This record gives sequence, C-alpha cells and structure tokens, in this order.
Amino acid sequence: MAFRKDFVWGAATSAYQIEGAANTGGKGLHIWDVYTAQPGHVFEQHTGKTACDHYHRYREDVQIMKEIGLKAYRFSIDWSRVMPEGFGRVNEEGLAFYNALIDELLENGIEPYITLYHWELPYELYKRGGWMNPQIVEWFGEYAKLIAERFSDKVTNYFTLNEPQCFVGLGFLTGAHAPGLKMPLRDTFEMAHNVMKAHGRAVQMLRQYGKQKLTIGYAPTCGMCYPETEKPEDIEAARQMMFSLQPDDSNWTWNIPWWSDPVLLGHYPEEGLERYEKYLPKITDEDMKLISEPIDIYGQNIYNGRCIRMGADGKPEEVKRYEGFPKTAIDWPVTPEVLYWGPKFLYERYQKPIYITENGISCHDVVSLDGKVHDPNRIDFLARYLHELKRAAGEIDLRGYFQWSLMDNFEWAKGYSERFGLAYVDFRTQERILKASAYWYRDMIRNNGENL
Ligand code: IFM
Repeated sequence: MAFRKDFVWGAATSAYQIEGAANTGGKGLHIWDVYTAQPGHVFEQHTGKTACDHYHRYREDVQIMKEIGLKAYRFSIDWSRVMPEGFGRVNEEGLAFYNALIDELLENGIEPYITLYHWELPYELYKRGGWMNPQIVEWFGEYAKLIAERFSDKVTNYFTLNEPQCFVGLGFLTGAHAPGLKMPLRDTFEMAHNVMKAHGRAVQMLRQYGKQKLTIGYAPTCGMCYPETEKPEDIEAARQMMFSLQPDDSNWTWNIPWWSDPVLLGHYPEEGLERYEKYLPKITDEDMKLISEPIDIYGQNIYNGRCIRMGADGKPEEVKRYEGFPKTAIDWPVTPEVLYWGPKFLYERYQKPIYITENGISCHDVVSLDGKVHDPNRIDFLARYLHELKRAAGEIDLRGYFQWSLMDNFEWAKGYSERFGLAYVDFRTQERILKASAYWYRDMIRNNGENL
C-alpha cells in the first residue's frame, strides 16, 4: 500500500469563500452577493464582501501553501469577476488578478487546478433565467473558452463544476443557499439537464481553445457508502446503495448516478428515467452526446458516508449509528472508511483516474494562550481518512487529494461560524496562523504518506 510517487497533495478553496473584494476591480454581481445582502439568509448576516481578502493577500497565501509544502492548489474563478454580465464583456482587471495568482503559484512550484464554477452565478444571467435558460449552455461555453484562451498556456488542469448536487439542490430546491428558491421539481430537473449540458459544452470549449493538452475533470459530491463488514454481501449492498437514488423526491439531488452516469456512461440511470418521468424535460441523443463529452479525470468531494449492510430481505439497509457517534463541529459524522470505499466504488463504475477534490473537517478552533492553534481533532481526522485513502491508492488509479480547505473561510449559509482551514484566519485582522494540522499535513506530504 503506497501513494504513487507523483501523487498530488493539495488544498482547495473557492472564489467567493476567500476572495473578498466583492465590489472591486470591475467585478459584476453574482447571486451570492445579492443573497447575502438580505437579512435572514446567512448566519448573523455574514457576507463574503471581505472574506479572507485573498484578492489583496494572494501572495501571502501562496507563501502559506509553500510552507505547508503543497504540490497543488485548487481554486475557482468567479465568473462574474471575469465576465461581469456572464457573457460578452470581459473584465481585464479580473483576469489580471487570476493571471497574477497563477504566476505566483507557478513561481513557487505549486500546480494550479482551476474550477470553473463553484457557485457564483452572475446576477445578470440569473435575471435572464440562469440555469433554467437553455442559453446558459452557450454562456458557460463562452466563459470556458475565455479561460482556456487566457490561461491554458500555463494551467493544464481544469474542473468544470463543483458539486452540482448542492448548487441545484440547496439553491433551487430547498432554498438554503443562494438564490434561495424552492422551485417545482419539474423546473429543477430541467435546470439540472441544462447544468449537465453546460458541463459538456465547457469540456468542448476547453479542448478546442486549450493551447496544450489539458486534463479536464468534474467535481461532484455526496452519496458515499461503506459496508458494515467485508463480507461480499455487505460490500455489494454498499455498492448498490451508493449508486441508488434518493427515496425522497423532494430532496432528489442528493445522489451520485443522476449526476455522474450521464457524464461518464452517457446515459441517465434507468431507475431515474422511470421514476422521474413526469418531471423530465425532453432529453435527446444529441444532449447525451454533449453531456458525455470525454473527460480525463474524475473528481469527487468526500466528507462522510453511510454504513450499509445487506438486510435479511436481500436489500441493502443502512446501519444506525451508535449513540455518541463521532461528529465534526458542523455535525457531520466522522466516517474515515469512505476514503477507501468511495473512490474504489467510483473507479469500478466509471473507470477514470480519481482525485479527491475536497475532504476536510470543521472544528471549533481557537488561538491558545501560547498564540498557536492546536487542532488535534483535525489531525486525528486526517490521519484516519488518509490511512483509508492509502489503502485505496494500492488498488485503484488514484491521482490526488485536495484538503478542504487551505484556510478558514466563508462557509456559505453558516458564514464564518465554521472553520475548515489548515490556516486559522482572524477575520478582524486578517492574520493567518498555521494550525498544528498544517504542520502535520506538511510532514505527511514530505514522506508521501509513508507513516500513515
Ligand atoms: O465549503 C464547502 C465547499 O464550498 C463545497 N464543499 C463542502 C465545503 C464544506 O461545507
């Protein structure tokens, strides 16, 4: 069991969560700017207006990455910063910021991985129907073309969408995230189909306008399962459950196959085509061809999962968690097994090199009297999860791991109340302090996980 020698150890962030400078440098509005401006949406009315002020402090942040010894950094581009209306007009100042960040990364030996969409839908597009408007397929394609034209001479790694399950589900089905809508199921399925097509169009544009051979992937989330025991029937139960749909239609987006089968296998899952028939838009062969435009790598954001066994009736069933089951500050269960079984099941089904594009833990971190941030829970979490990942690395084509997150940041509806970072951020002063886990991660990277 070992990680390959060129294993990509990284950390990830997203634009709105860290950049700040929300009204600076010619950036247009996006849905989170508008959503956070209205009271009642986000914990204590926090906003990403300043966030970690990364827009002005990116050089210092790259030095933090260097200190941790990161080989790679996954960040997202704010669509509205580079195309304020989402199409047409280009904002050179916004492009210059990302260009400078990329140069800084490369000069410090850190490989950039760009995510095109981590939830900043330009507000002007939202007003035109956003993801509901079929034109978004071309708008997103145009944006992808711009990124390829401007950055692909220096950046070879791209992910199209981050967590479509979340931005469609939370944004338009439950209304817990921007833009805070609760739309009819029919609309959300139509929107999801446009999202899938926009992904395919972006892949085409990146390929067509890339100045060199690019590595292109996708970064969905959720749905992880692991077996209660290693008996073949429990493993099979976990596999089946992992690729099944949600029993509850009103929360339908939380599943893997609806979002990944079309991209990797070229079709929606049969079970869903039957069950959701009454909600579905017209789906053509041409659509499916576009959606399944070949990609090179498969990214998955993995935080936790469900324990599954085969029931006496021959059907998979979830094993109830014991009382006092370990959980993180944000109340998510700690289930390290998902970093073995998750990538393994995904690889079996989709046969693409795998990256863990996000994994991490929120903790109640504080600066102690000695001025340091001691975060034993995060170290324990990392040690347990990465130990499982190492087992997977011995069995499948596993290429990289991005820790979420490089630094504490704006955790969407929870504002700054959750800390996921390797670096602690004092949001009053913008001081960054590397947590004990950052040094632990540094040492682990140095020995490529040998001691795990
Ligand atoms: O902060 C988020 C990120 O934006 C998307 N994935 C999960 C993280 C933690 O909630």
